[in-house]
Amino acid sequence: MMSPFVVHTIPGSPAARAVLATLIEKGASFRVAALAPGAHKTEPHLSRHPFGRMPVLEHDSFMLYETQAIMRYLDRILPAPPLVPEDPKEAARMDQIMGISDWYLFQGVNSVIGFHRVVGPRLLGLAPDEAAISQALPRAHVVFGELSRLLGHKSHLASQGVSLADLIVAPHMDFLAQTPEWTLLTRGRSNLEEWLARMNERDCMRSTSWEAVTQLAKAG
Ligand SMILES: N[C@@H](CCC(=O)N[C@@H](CS)C(=O)NCC(=O)O)C(=O)O
Repeated sequence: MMSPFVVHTIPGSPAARAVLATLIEKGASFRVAALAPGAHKTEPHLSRHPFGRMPVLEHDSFMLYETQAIMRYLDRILPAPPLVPEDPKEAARMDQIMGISDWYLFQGVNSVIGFHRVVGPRLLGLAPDEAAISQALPRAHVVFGELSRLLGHKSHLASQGVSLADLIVAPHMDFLAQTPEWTLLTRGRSNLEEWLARMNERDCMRSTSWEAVTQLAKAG
């Protein structure tokens, strides 16, 4: 039997949630090693992740950071069920959407709107920076427009089944769904709302909410 995976993160991180969701889709056993807020910028975490970010996956003595690399590693070593489409064009869409998630949805959209609306008030006691949120909206509209277009009438982002693209995007979208900007961003893009509702029905999302991961971390 494969030894359990360990995910180092502060509970609440959408990137870590993508990794946890992948582990759940694969039916793998894992443990959440919780970092205290701020601990990701100090040792011992900097030895795991020199850029001071999360998540980090620990598998036996193998340590890996970068969410996409972790998800692809899990898909390779835990082949069932497959989370990468077989069709090369669908696989390319999956890769493209994972890139969109990292470069445009996270950076400059969730890192601003999600931070100022959710993380700042909840973890750091900060008031939202309304100017920063307004400035992020044009980019957010481009991202939502593209994700809605690429989803189209399909059930999932890259193909008709769940793939790593859905698992990396859904945690960011579920964060943004808690903000007042969500209504604005999904107007005329109801396929994205329906897709998120479908994703949120899956165990991989239900068992990895901020509260659920906090409980998992306490359980060790
Ligand atoms: N490229 C990294 C980004 C990871 C990342 O930025 N994670 C966020 C949490 S979702 C983080 O560590 N934020 C803390 C910080 O930037 O100080 C990955 O894909 O794993």
